[in-house]
Amino acid sequence: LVKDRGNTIVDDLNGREGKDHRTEESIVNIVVGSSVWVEDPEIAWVDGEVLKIDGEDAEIRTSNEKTVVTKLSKIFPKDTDSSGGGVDDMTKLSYLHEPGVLHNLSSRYGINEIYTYTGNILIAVNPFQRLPDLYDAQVMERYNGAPFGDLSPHVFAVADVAYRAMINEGKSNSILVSGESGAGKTETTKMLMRYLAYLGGRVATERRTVEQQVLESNPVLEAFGNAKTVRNNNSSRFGKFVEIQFDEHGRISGAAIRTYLLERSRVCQISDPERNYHCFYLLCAAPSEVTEKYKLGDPKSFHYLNQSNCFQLDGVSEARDYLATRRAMNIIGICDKEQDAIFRVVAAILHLGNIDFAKAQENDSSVLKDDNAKFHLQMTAELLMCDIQSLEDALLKRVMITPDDVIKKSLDPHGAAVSRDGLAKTIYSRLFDWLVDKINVSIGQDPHSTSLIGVLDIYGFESFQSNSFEQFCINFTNEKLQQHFNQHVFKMQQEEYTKEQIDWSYIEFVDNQDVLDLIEKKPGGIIALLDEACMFPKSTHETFAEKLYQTFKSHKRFIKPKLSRTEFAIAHYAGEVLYQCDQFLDKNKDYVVAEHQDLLSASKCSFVSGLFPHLPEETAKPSKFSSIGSRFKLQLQQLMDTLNSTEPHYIRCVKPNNLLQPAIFENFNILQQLRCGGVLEAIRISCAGYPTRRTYVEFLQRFGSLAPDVKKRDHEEKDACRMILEKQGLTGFQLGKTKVFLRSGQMAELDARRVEVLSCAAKTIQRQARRHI
Ligand code: AOV
Ligand code: MG
Repeated sequence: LVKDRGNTIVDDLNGREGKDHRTEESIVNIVVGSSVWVEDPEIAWVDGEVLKIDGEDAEIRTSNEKTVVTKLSKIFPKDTDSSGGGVDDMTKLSYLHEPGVLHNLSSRYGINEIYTYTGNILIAVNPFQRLPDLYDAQVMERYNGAPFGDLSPHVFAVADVAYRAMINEGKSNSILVSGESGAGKTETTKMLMRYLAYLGGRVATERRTVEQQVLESNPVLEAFGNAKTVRNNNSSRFGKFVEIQFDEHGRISGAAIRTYLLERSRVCQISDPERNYHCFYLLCAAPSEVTEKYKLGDPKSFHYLNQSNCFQLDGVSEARDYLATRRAMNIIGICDKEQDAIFRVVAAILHLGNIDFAKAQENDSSVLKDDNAKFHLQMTAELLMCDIQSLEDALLKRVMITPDDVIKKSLDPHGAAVSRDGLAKTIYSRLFDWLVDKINVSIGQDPHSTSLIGVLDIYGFESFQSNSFEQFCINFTNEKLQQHFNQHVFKMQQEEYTKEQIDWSYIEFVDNQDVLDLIEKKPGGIIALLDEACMFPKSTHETFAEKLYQTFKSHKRFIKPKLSRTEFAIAHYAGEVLYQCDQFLDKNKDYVVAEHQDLLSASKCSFVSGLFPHLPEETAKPSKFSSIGSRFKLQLQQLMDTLNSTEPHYIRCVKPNNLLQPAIFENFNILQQLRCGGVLEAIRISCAGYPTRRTYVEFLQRFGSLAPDVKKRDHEEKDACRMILEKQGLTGFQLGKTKVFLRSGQMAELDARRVEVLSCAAKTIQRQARRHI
């Protein structure tokens, strides 16, 4: 790594060893009177003025009226150049460092400028309020075809660039939207899709256009795949990649939606104040003829909903959304009969959850708890159109096949409840997959499409108090995307240098290949070991954990916590995450209990039996193990292959506070996200090269005063710049075709000289003035 100030900052941030990489020359950057940033325990960074410098230490008067003494290496020059509203592109900052980046975002957020570029990466800070006129038709018109960077940063501008690039170069593009839960990924994705539909739409002569169908897939998928969580009232519980296909005239001609890992556990388990999937509440609020038919009523009466006390959402009318969802289904091409079947299955799941069990009197087996349970059993059977006795048996009993015999074993009440929940989760996930398939079939693929624009809305990095298999898969996804991002940012830098024809030597960046190997390497990675454990009947989560400890003893990204025998930690790029192994094996097994499969494939309702088609003998064998982890890994690899064949564009969404409120900008929180989203890493990569670029004209305007004689003589701009830089004794900078490229820290040095020159000049003027008096 090039050891300079830019690196120091971000290295510290990334929790790496915070060595002082400062060189001799960078210490002179800061002088008495300099405006600087200094760390603050409450607001992360505060600005101030240097009062005194004493060896390695500086005394600073901060703007929140404190006097702080700190090491010179811990303070950073403040950009005094930019106006109050900040700059629309981070690369325009004179100093590209953490406090500068944060301050810029914050100033802009203060005036409702939620978008900011960092080169071609768009940072979007969630406003948590509808900003007037930000996305209306006139705005779309303005962005249509406008050169990138001419108008204020916007999602439309990113979509426009992607679209133009696709048209002009005939190459597929992708837009990757990332950020933590509630940061605004899904809203951003919807805006992108709206804008692409506007650009690629045709005059609507047909009743249902492809672009309308693409847009209407959102409310349908949200009704079935989104739920209120503590982090977001409309949290997507699945990942999504929408591929919009265009014909040779740039018109939308087809689309494909791929989804990833729907959270299944939510169907039967929720905790206060979260909610289950929206569709359950929508259905309970449906017109009375519907709720009467399905014997639904107050959501409070259903076990799958009343484990939490939250039933309603502020500002949401479930009754209206029910109708809106059905309208969207119409547009997508889901017929009334299918819609009825879908909601009948949703109602069945609610009734299923209310079937309670009790211990049978004579032995360990279980029976239905009471008449209430019997009523719900009957309703479930009716709605799923399956035999009531078979349903009861499927819930209460398991068939065991031994070499000699076939025995029916009864489950205890706990086992029966687990069986019931398993059935609910299976039905729901099959229903969700059906919807996705249906949307894809209905919109249709264009086999002749030459290029596409892919939009990825996928879960961000997660680190909770307790992390299980889901977080493991989510963080694996993020490692993959991070690698893609780093390589891309790095490549972009290289391209700019090549375009300007300047030399640059190879700059290292932190590659996370080692974490990826740890997780996905075959054989020997965590996923492979997990599959092995799942296939071996005697494995437990303890033996699995033990195997991991042995295998990765000396892997530098793997950590065995001292006291635990069932946990492991991974040092991810965004921080360390501790995983609990106890459900890894269960959650990795992808199988449907044979009794459940048989029950539902025999349903008299073709929709239900269609969700559970008979599998060919081969795959139905219990010995054929199918793993969620491995399948996810494969899906992810396919996604990466698709992304690698496209020109990527990145949008990083930032959640300014955890209260989900407008106008609150929490510095520490945001810094953490910029770090996890790789924004600071992108900046670090820039800092490692030549982070500051100025056109020759801009440079001369700013620093001409350092060498008035050079300026006076009639030099070429490029030569004039060189002379000024050399006169200051600077080395290592580069002069490109149109711009000066400065190393990290050199801008600060020039600024410090400029301040001296200006104050000297001011004193001279004062002296002259006094003489006159
Ligand atoms: P997410 O997709 O990133 O979270 P959403 O896109 O659902 O987050 O955004 C969360 C909420 O923030 C939305 O419901 C809106 O209220 C608000 N919001 C986001 N972007 C905007 C915007 N541009 N203008 C106005 N309000 C906005 V998750 O799906 O939980 O990871 O799994
Ligand atoms: Mg979302």
